[in-house]
Amino acid sequence: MALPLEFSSVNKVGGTQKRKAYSHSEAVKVESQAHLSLSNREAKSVLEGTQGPPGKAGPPGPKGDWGPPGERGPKGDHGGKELQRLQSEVALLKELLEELRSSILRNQNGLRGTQGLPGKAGPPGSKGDEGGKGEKGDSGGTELERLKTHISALQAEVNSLKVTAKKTQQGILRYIFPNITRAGAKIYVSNGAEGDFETSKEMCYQFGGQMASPRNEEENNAVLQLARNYGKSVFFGMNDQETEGVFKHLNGDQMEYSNWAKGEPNGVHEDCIEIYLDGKWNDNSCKKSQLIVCEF
Ligand SMILES: [Ca+2]
Ligand SMILES: [Ca+2]
Repeated sequence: MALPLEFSSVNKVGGTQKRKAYSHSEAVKVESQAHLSLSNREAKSVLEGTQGPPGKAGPPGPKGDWGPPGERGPKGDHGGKELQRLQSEVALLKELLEELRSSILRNQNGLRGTQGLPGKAGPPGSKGDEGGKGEKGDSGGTELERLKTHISALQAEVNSLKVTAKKTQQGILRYIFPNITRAGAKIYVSNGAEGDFETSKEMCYQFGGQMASPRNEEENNAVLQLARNYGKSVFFGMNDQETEGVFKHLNGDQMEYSNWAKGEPNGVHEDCIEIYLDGKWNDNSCKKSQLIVCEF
């Protein structure tokens, strides 16, 4: 091994440089120290070995603490169910208003002339375009208050229209049917007009009533009075057109009260009921022309 540079040293004495010569024993000592020093470094290196690859990632640490509470959210939809209930009430009231208005209109039209039968419903129209997205609604509370006020106004309008409708109907009925008899809450009217079963049925419907359909003796007597006034039999609404021998009211109710004359009913081809001037009933052909009596 070559001796390192330190093997000779330089002393500075009074600006002159003097090379100091080592003795042989000193040289050997220095060399063995240097050798020992190198051997230690090499030995250390062998013992430690080269650094290995990084280990695998450890398992995740424990869950952290709860964070601070978030910002306050938007206002909730309190009263959502109440809103729905009120909205459907508004829809019902609007329907009722429409019915009342058309009922009044029907009565007024009755004065002008006989209204024809309603036509068949047309085919449904094509679906309209989808509307744009609506604006965001008010918070529940405000909307509830608004709807309640709306409902009060609608109810007031309905009540007022009911009064108008009743007055209109009664006024028109008296005008059109000067002959009126009463039985309980029902009134029976006639103006002497005559017609077969279908004509009678249609005319009574047009004025918002139906053919006389007595359900007890008092009502039967009220119809009888009108029949006697005109000296003419009257057809009732009840008939057995659907099933022979099973008499039903126009609304489908099974007929319970009856006042058949002896031997009646007896007609397979007699499906309508007429009242004789003694108050008894007979089934007869629906094509027969009778006094028209409507009930309201
Ligand atoms: Ca019959
Ligand atoms: Ca008969």
